[in-house]
Amino acid sequence: MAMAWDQNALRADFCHALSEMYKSEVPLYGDLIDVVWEADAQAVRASKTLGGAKAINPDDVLPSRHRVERHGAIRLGTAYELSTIRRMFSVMGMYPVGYYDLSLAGFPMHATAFRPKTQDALSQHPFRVFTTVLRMELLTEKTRKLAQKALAQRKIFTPRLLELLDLVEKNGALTPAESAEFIQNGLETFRWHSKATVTLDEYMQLKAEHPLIADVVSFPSSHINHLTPRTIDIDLVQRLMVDQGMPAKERIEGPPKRSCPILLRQTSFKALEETVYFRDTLDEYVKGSHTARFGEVEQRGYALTRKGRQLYDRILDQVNIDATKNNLKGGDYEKVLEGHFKAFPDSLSELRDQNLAYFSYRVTSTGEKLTEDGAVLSKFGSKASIQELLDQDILVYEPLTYEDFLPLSAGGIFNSNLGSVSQSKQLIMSAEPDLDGFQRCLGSYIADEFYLYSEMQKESIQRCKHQLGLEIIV
Ligand code: OOG
Ligand code: NI
Repeated sequence: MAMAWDQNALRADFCHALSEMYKSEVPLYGDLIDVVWEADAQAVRASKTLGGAKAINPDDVLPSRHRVERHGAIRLGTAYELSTIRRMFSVMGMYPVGYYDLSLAGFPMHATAFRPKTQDALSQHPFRVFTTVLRMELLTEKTRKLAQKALAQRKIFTPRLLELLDLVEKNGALTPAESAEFIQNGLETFRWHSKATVTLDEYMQLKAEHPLIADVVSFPSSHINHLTPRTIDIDLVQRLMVDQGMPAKERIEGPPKRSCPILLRQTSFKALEETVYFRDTLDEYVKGSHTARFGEVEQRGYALTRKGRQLYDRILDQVNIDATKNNLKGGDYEKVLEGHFKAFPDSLSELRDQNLAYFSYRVTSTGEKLTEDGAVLSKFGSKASIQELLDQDILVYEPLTYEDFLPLSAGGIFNSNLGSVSQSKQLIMSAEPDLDGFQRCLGSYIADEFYLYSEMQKESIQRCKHQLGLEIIV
């Protein structure tokens, strides 16, 4: 008999090992984790003094997934790297979801997020990794040649990892010993290396075209560039970061603070300047520096439907137009953001009635009792509407968490970590998205995030239907 094969446990162990490695590489990350724990504890305590419905039940708001929840980000150079990463993440039950066109923000790259897809896997361990890949066709010819040469020479996967990928694809599972090797070897792909694979001159040329090109191309691994914990109070984390003298970014990206949090709010501390050794023409090492790795924290809100997302994007566009026109900064920007977001309904019932967010439905204890007594059938026959069932306290709903990313927020975070802008930015910004090209490099399709959320919502209604013994819920 094969050993029980638990991809959820493997994903959790991998994420934990990665977190430990990153903590030793970037000690500020460890400090940020402490700040998040402190902020979450304070938020829970503060809510208790408010009492009543405002009191946060730590078991509701901080289910075990919160404490271990992380997202990472990596940047790849080639189709081979991307398709191999896909194989590696799939071992841990992480699959490509969502396509992100970063040319909109002036970056010659596009991305997907590898993450668990089912509610069950997400609740066990929601590790996700935002994965970008360079778009060679958006580079100037000279830089493309240099990038291709450097990337052709590097090997970001250990030989043993590649063997293990073949093995798991053949056998459908890894033994516990192989799983341990998988973690150990997998970490090597994400480890930081301070010795560059290019010369200082080459690095400068890559960087002049776009700093991210230099970050992708110059190193022997695809170092993880941040690993982000989740908090329940990002405003508090931001304040604590500033109080503790961490190099915090000026403002929180994404929607303003609301009573119904939507999508994603993120803030970060700025990238560290790190010592890097470059080869010179005599093959000796010369000292230089590179900024890439930073710390980030996120607060997750509700998943929006396409309609909700369109409204969100429209509002944010307005905010950006106003902010650029009036050169708004700091508190003024915040006011305009809040003002425009008044147009986005901020109660659960409006979000549901107007089909702006996704929800999961479940049967209440009243509903269970009425079903046992046969009262559901006698009241409704075989068919009931969701609205009737909600009105009669037979069903309740709660919002689904947004499990994905926001490219424009990512753009803000990228930009605050970059400094100078590229010469070829115009070329990049006029590019079209290239989902097909991405999928070809990936060697598989990307799942549509809206489809996944709507399936989760549908499945929850199906479960209720069975539990209530109804044939149809409309
Ligand atoms: C990716 C940034 C995207 C986020 O949280 O939106 C991201 C990168 O910097 O490579 O992680
Ligand atoms: Ni991030």
